[in-house]
Order: sequence, then structure tokens, then C-alpha cells
Amino acid sequence: MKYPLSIATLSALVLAGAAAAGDWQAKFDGMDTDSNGVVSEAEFTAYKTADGETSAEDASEQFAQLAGEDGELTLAELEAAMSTSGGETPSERDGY
Ligand SMILES: [Ca+2]
Repeated sequence: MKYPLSIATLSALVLAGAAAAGDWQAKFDGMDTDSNGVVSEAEFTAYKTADGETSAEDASEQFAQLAGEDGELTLAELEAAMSTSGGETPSERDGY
């Protein structure tokens, strides 16, 4: 009984994130730590490196692909990227 709450909370978050395509809002909100409606590279990097499995360099690269040239990641960009199978670059879907 060391971690009764955190495990339940984590499980719920994981299940919710995997279950619904429309749940990107919650994930996005988790990244957008200053809640200004866009995810900056710093916010994205902090989010991605929090689990210790992604290096800051990799996160920065991913951010560049996701965010495009404006340097800001929006919910729409995140959804477009995640709904593309196999991690294709989102720009092809973005009406470029
Ligand atoms: Ca932000």
C-alpha cells in the first residue's frame, strides 16, 4: 500500500489517453503548462523528457517536426500528427 493513489491515477490517465482519439485535448493540456493554448519547444521538451526515455535532443527534433515553422505546437497540429499512422511527418497532412 505504498502507492495506492498514484497507480490508480496513472492507470486512469493511460487508459483514457489510449482509448479516445478525442482525448488529445487532455494530453495537450498536460504539455501546455502555462495554458496559453500553444505548446512551446520548452514545454514540449519538458513533457517528453519527464519520463527519462527521451533525450532533449530527440524531443527538440520531434517538436520541430510537429510544430512546423511557427515554432508553436497547437492542438490541431498534435491531433493531425497523432492521427497519421506510423509517425509520418504531419506537414503532409497539414494542407501544406
Ligand atoms: Ca504554452
